Amino acid sequence: MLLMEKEKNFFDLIIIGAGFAGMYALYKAKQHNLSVRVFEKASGVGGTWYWNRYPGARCDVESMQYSYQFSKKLEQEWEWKEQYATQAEILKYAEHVAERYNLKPSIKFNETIISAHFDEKSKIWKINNRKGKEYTSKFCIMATGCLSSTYTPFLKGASSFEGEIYHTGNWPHQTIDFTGKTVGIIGTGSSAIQSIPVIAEQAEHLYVFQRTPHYTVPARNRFLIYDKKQNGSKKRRAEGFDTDLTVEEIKTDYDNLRKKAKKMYAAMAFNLNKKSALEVPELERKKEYENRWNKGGVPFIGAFIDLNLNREANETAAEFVRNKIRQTVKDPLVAEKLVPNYTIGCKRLAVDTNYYETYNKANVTLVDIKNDPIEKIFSRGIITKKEKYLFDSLIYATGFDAMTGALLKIDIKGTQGIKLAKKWSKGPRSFLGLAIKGFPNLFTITGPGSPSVFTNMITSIEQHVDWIFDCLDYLKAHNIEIIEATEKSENDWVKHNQEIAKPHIRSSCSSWYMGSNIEGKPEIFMPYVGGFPAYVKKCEEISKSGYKGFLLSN
Ligand code: N01
Repeated sequence: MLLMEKEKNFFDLIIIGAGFAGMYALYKAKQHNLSVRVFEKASGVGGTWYWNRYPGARCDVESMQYSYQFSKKLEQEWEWKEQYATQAEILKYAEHVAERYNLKPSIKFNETIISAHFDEKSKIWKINNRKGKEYTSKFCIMATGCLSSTYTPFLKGASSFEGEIYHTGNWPHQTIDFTGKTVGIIGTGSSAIQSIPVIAEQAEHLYVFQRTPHYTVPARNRFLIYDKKQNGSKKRRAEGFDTDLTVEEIKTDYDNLRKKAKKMYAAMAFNLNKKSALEVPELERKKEYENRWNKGGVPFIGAFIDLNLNREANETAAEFVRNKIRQTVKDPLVAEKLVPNYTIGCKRLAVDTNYYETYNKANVTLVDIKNDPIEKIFSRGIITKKEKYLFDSLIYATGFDAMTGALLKIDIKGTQGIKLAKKWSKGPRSFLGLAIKGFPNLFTITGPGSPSVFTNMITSIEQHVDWIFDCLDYLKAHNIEIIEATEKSENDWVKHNQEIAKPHIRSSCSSWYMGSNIEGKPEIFMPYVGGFPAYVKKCEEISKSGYKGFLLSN
């Protein structure tokens, strides 16, 4: 049983969420000797890695990079097992960090916060839980995550289904074994792409209901620690950056890897080819794609510099993957259903293990619901326009109300009682994805308007948290009580975001980046598409200028 720090109601800082963002913010608050409390609706730390326990869940950023860098000791001590860590391994790491830095006594678990209101008179945030208990604080950090509010579409008859129902983003904690069962899964995004091959290994039959085919490239995941007998090597091969460094080599010069990563668009070190896909002969282009396909992982999209910016260049990579699908999937009709016809990398590129190969199995059926739409769910399965599919278990792999969903679930009110939900009714508005006009002393970590989901999330989280605590230091040193983004800085940032997103490949199709996966959600490009280095430069300019673009008052 955890011993909770002495129960009290007023804090210097309240943090909502105990994922990687909330945990690091708590660590910093403790270093700053602030009185602090974290509220977390789950019964443990880890955020997205606490909830997303579906079969096959793992990270598509290499583990040696998808990890905190604030502590050199932690970096050296922790031993990642696989190139791409499983959900279980990442959760274990989060647990380890919480224990190692004694974070848990400052976290109230199983505590759902439903409102956060700014009281203008007392200049404090009043934060309420589900039972009406109120906590107050001078500052508030929303560490609620970008992909933490699951989305289940409305489908006629859904409540009549009598079998087991799951959502990939809110998976039960006990092991679910589909052996001997028939299963239906709706959705073919990253979560489905990871889980389908694993479920197909167990299930008697798996029906995949696909609306839009997704691009995915093989992960080619491997264990970092090789079995000596297997390959005679004592060396532990690590990530795919340039030269296949060993874990020991990386750890000897971890700073160098981190430095390289921070210079990259996605805050991830990998070999980016600076050539244009259109300037090289076809043979060289194909060789580059082939090498990256064989090596595995998201660096595929770094094959050429212009894949994210030029449609013609993008089409060469898209066509390469389409041909790989046609070569892998034996039934040409099934293969054609799996071939996407839009730009690659527009929807987030998925990384898989045996995804396309799975459609060669006799116990897997792909149902193209674009051509044969779902009419309704009934007690024993799904009825489409043309067919009836019977199954025992139904899985929604239908994604998230991304970036704004978790924030807007909380009734957040700022000055003059303005509601965040109202302010964001036409799409999120913020300055740097960190602060919102009308919501003083409130910070959002990896909020809309920041690079967040386009980057190695842990690096972006650390950058945001460090920026916030530098800001708090500045306020303290200058006896400033209140910080709030100005209307102009917010407007300029939103305008800049939209302008740079327009020519980018990522706004060339419908996706959760635009909010287009949620009915009724305003379609506006949410993450900052200018890349991590440009974004950090802007943040640093602001802090060095004494927080230009913010109103500072007493
Ligand atoms: O969700 P998604 P996700 N009827 O939104 C379909 C991160 N992540 O959970 O494309 C039928 O991508 C929808 O179809 P369509 C990663 O950032 C990371 O898979 O809208 N289908 C789509 O196929 C990722 O991008 C990792 O036509 C419906 C699917 O559901 C993000 O999480 C692993 C439907 C939703 O796909 C979200 O991924 C997993 C309807 N009414 C996730 N509504 C790694 O690190 C939706 N769909 C590897």
